Amino acid sequence: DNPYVSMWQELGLDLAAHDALLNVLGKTYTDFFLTQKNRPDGMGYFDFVMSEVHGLRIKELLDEKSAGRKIIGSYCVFVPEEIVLAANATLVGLCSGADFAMEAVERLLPRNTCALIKSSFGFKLGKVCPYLESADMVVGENTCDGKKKAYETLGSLVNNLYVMDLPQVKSEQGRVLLRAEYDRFKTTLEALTGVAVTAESLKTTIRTVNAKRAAIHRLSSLRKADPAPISGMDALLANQVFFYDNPERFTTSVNKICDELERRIAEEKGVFPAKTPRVLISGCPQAVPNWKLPYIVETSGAVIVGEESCVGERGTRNLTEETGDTVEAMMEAVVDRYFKVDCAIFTPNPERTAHIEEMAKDYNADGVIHYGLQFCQPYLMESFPVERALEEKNIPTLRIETDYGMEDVGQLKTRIEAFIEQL
Ligand code: BJ8
Repeated sequence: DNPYVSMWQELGLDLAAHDALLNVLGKTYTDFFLTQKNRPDGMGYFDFVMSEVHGLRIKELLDEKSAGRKIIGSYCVFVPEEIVLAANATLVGLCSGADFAMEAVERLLPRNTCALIKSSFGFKLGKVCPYLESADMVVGENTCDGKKKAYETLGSLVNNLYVMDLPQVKSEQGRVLLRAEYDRFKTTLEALTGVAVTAESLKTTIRTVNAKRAAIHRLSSLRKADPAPISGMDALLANQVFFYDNPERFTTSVNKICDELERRIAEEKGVFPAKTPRVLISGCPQAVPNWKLPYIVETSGAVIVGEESCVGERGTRNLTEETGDTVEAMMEAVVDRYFKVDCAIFTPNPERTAHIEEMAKDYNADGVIHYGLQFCQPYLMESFPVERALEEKNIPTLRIETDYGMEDVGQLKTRIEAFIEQL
């Protein structure tokens, strides 16, 4: 009796496995999100989006496809949405936030691969992701060694995998490489969609994506208040939905929540009492439905006030300059914007440490939890100098290394509670 079953069937999903996934997702969402107290009413929008994440949103994407648009899947914030939209395509983030079909995955990837990469394979091998199956092109990127080598294998599993090369150093040559790769990407998209990127279309889409980021900035800045008007769980959810919702609708909905949060702040109404210890999370991306760490933190006596993460401020903080009038000038502006993303795959990467310090200060965080996925060399390596730099500034820091499994929840909770107690 589910109206979407035939749609999922046509996409080639494994219906039984997909049902199991939706059941777990629905249960986790209910347990983690709907049990929170004093949630803003505006979160009803996100509850709806999550309940329709494999339903209505997929139907919308398929309708776009029938109207001639293309769907592009991505695993990284270096894939420029402005260019995708300007070429008459829609960008969706492929979440990779849960373990799936692990036995099949470990026949293709070493066991000591990070959970995010394994998950991206698991969703494909388990045939449970309607976004992946709807995509006309999937973009991989040469970021960490794990991803770049894994794409060599993923290329034989998904149809039309495109791999974008990325610089590893923030040098003049690095910027030249990024510009060349964005040009090549634009040309590839134009060939796929049959629509040329024009000055007019790019100008519009730069504004569209900036508006989405500006709405998230507004939400972030309201989290500076004490008591916090929104939980870290709910703010993370908004940052996650950023990757697959319709951009205009997302912007409107987040701004509406912000109106409500402003009223709450005026009334000093919070999700937790005033003076609740405030924590900043920094590190690897937390993709849907990876809500493990924030759930533990916020049920252990603290509130999360920011995410230094690609699903968070690292991904959204910079806007693209809107002053250009030619495609050339706007492509330069797009490159300038993305070249600032301080992912740990860059060496050296001092901007990231500076940004963590700045965020801790801006959001009045009492401490930072560095979230590293097991086997993620870039972020785990950086977690040591980050910890040293923060401790030098008297910002208590806890380094966490974990995966998507639930086996370590008890142990993590003990460590996190002890950390929060000393804040
Ligand atoms: S810009 S953070 S989204 S690459 S967790 S797969 S790094 S081993 S995700 Fe990322 Fe783009 Fe950078 Fe952001 Fe590798 Fe680490 Fe796994 Fe990771």
